[in-house]
This record gives sequence, C-alpha cells and structure tokens, in this order.
Amino acid sequence: MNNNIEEIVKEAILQIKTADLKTVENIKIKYLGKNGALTQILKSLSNFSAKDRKNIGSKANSAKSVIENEIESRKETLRKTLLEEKMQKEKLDYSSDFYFPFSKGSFHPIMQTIQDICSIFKSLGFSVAQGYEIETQWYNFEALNIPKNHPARDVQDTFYLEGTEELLRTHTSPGQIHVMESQKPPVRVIVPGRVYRNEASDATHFSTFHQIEGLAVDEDITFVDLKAVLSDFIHKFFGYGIDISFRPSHFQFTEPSAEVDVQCVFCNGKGCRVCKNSGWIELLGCGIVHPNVLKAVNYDSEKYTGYAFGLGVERITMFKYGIDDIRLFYENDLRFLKQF
Ligand code: FA5
Repeated sequence: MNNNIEEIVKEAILQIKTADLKTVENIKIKYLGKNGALTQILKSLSNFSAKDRKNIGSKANSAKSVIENEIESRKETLRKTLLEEKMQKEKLDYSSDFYFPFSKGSFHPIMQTIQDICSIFKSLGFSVAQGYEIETQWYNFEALNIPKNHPARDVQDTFYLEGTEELLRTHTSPGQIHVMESQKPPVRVIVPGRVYRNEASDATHFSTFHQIEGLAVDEDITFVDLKAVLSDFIHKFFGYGIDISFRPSHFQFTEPSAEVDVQCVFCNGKGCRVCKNSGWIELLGCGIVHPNVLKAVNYDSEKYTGYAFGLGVERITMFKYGIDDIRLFYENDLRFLKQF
C-alpha cells in the first residue's frame, strides 16, 4: 500500500507539471475527489490493522498535501503566464489616436526656446542654475552696482511687494550674484527665468517676459571671449547667414557694455512697426562684469575678470519664428500655440 501511495504521488506530480488550468482541476478530482485514488485509500483504512491504519493514514494524508500544494503552485504559475500573455496582447499604445483621442500637447514656444538655448550653452561648457522670482533690493540692484536712489533704478519700473523690502526681479542678473556667492571662480553658468517690469505693452515689450542670464568669470577673460561666445551662440541658434551688430551701451553692472541687435526679419532691415523703423531688433545686453560686482561677492577683482549677458527669450523666439507681436505668446490662443 505504501508503494502504491508513492506511485500515486509520482504519477500525479508528473501529470500536474504539464497540465493546463482545466486539466489540473480534473487531476484534482482524479486523486483527491470523492472517488479519487487517495480518497479511496483513506476510506479503506478500516480494513487495516490499527498499526497499518496509522501508518497508511499518515502517508496518505501527507501525499494528499503534497498533491494539493503541487496543484496550487501549478495553478499559480498558469495564472501568472496567462496574465502576462494577456498584458502583452492588450498593451496600450498611448500614442495611438485609437486609445488616446485627444490632441497631443507640446511645450509652449517660450519653453522650447529656453530648452534650445540651454542646450547650446551646455555644449559650450556652461552649467544651468536657477534664480528667484522674488528678490531683495540688494540682489536686484545694490550688488549689481545700482545703489539706492541711483537714476538707473528708474530705467526698470519695478513691482515692489507691499510692506516688504522685496520685489519681483526685473532681470535675471541677480542670478549672477547667487551663483558667485555659492561658488569660487572659474564660473561658467546660465540662469534662465521669468522677470517682471511695470511697463506698457507693445509689439516687442511685455510686463512679464523671460531672460537667460549668462556669466563667465576666470583669469584673463576679455571682451573678445564674450564676443566669440555670443556670436557662436547666435549662429548656432539662427544659422550662419544672420547679420549681428554689437552696439555700445550702458549697464551699471558691466563696463564696457554693449547691446546685440540682429537685422529685422520682418522688413529685412528696411524699417517696420516691429523694429520701430530702425531695421534692427535688440536681443540682449552684455558686457565685462564691473569690478564693484566682483567685490560685492568677495571675488578678487584684481585677479579675476568676467563677462555677463542677458538674453530676451521672447524677442529671440519672435525672431526665430517670424512672430511680429510679443503679446501672442500670452493670449493662450490654441490656433497660435498649436503651430509649435
Ligand atoms: C537687462 O535686463 C540686463 N540685465 C541684461 C544684461 C545682463 C546686461 C548682463 C549686461 C550683463 P535689458 O533691460 O536691456 O537688460 O533687457 C535685456 C533683454 O531683455 C533685451 O535685450 C530684450 O531682448 C529683453 N527685454 C527687455 N525688456 C523687455 C520687455 N519689456 N519685453 C520683452 N523683452 C524685453
């Protein structure tokens, strides 16, 4: 009888190993069901002596658990395989219109330009840092060599936060100060961000817009490095056929300073509403970092020099895509946004 039980277990396990879900249920009935092989043995125990009954009964019961466990583990394996097959078959393609009937989103053109500009400057060895939209007057003005009551503060009409010393930054230049406070030269960084100015809108001016600040500080940096890096950037961004002009200018935080203009694409330099009949559109301000700015962050202004620039992201995007009014970026008109 003992041999018989072992044979039954072997036979059952062999069958279970290759059984599908339906067969496995039949095997269960065959061995453990009401008239199953093991049930028959257990039912017949009364025919045996007390000693054999105990021995055979215990063997038959453990054989029963072995077969039950085997069946459960086979079922589990089969269920998992079926589920995997099903998932594989029913894998959803979310890019397909069939499963996703809504139109796909895209980045706002301003965000796209910021990403494009960042990746060009990264390829030129610059890292990317973040500044703060709410700034103190020290970071936005004083540290940038714009002392209290200086007329230069009137140039940028500022949104002050009521009852505080704080303001909405008028440019990304305070980002330069944060970077220099947190690291020693050499520095090569760009700081993209949104800026605010309390000024009237027209085709090229808006009260909220984006800038990308650039800063490089090291020994022996000159205006030639600045010109080279900006020309390289502009050519990489717009292509090599573009006309650029470096025009002398004034910023409190750079000396000498310049503004970079590109020939107006809307009128090919003849003069129009967008370029205010000048034939040129101003893209950015730049210059050699003023020694007072280096001193404000405890850099040795005898040892180090640097250049800085601030690009207008909306202007660059207008120029790249031939958009003749900055306000279009902020009207949330889907017919406009869908083109990007
Ligand atoms: C500045 O903001 C300086 N911080 C730039 C700078 C940085 C100079 C580092 C030197 C060194 P400006 O006010 O000119 O400069 O603004 C820089 C650029 O932002 C402009 O060339 C223009 O492209 C863009 N810009 C300025 N005002 C507006 C506006 N209201 N709307 C949209 N773009 C603007």
